[in-house]
Amino acid sequence: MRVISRSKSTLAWLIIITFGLLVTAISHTAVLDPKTVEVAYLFDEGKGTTAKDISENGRDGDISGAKYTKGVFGTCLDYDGKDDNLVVTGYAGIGGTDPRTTVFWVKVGDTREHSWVKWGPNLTGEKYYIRAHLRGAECNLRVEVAGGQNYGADNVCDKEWHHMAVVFPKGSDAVKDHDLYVDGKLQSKEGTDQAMDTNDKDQEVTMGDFLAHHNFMFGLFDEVAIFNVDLTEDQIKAIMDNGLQAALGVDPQGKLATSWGMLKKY
Ligand SMILES: [Ca+2]
Ligand SMILES: [Ca+2]
Repeated sequence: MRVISRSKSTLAWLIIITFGLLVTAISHTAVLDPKTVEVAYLFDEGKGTTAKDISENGRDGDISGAKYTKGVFGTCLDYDGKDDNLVVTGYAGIGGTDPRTTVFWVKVGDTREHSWVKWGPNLTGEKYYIRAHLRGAECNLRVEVAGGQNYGADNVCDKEWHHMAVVFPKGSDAVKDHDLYVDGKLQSKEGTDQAMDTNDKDQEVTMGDFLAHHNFMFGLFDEVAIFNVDLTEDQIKAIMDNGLQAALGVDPQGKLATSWGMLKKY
């Protein structure tokens, strides 16, 4: 009898320890406040033309042309570089000099001036445009407003997956105040500075369509999100390493998070 009682006691302790580890994992996994997410797409639907927004705002995206394929996490969108696009219906982005962070993964189809995420009309200071900056046979992550730009130095057009983060810190007022991260690494800054007053009224956010003489996005696109805060380097790395779903602690239905799959990734 004593043996049985001891094994019961051991089992009880195992349950307590396992539960404790699970709670620790969950609380450690959710590193971001869901209320700071303006829109976020995992592109894990695998079919159809609607990108489900996992934020609390219900800003589903309207996909035109892009097809699903294997992504960094689950599936992603494959853009043909000719006319494929996504419109965040009814959402015109973040305005003025408000802080913001845009994150996404890309694996490009070639070296060109890929258009990744943009909003605002093409007017001085009002446009907000995240795209590829051409540098010979390479290209770099770039953010621009009409009249100014800021771009990094790491080549992102090598047909490998890269994680991008474009951070406009709180209290900033010009395009070169942005901090750009490629694969979690802070980029050097090049370009001409320009005061910002981003227009958040006149143009919906698009992901793929180009402006002026640039090009449609060509290649793979996964895990995009826009935040209304300036994320830290640690938060950006957590998103990159664990995926948006785990970093936000929500599942695609918006229910309380955390499957074993997400914990394993962590
Ligand atoms: Ca995905
Ligand atoms: Ca097409």
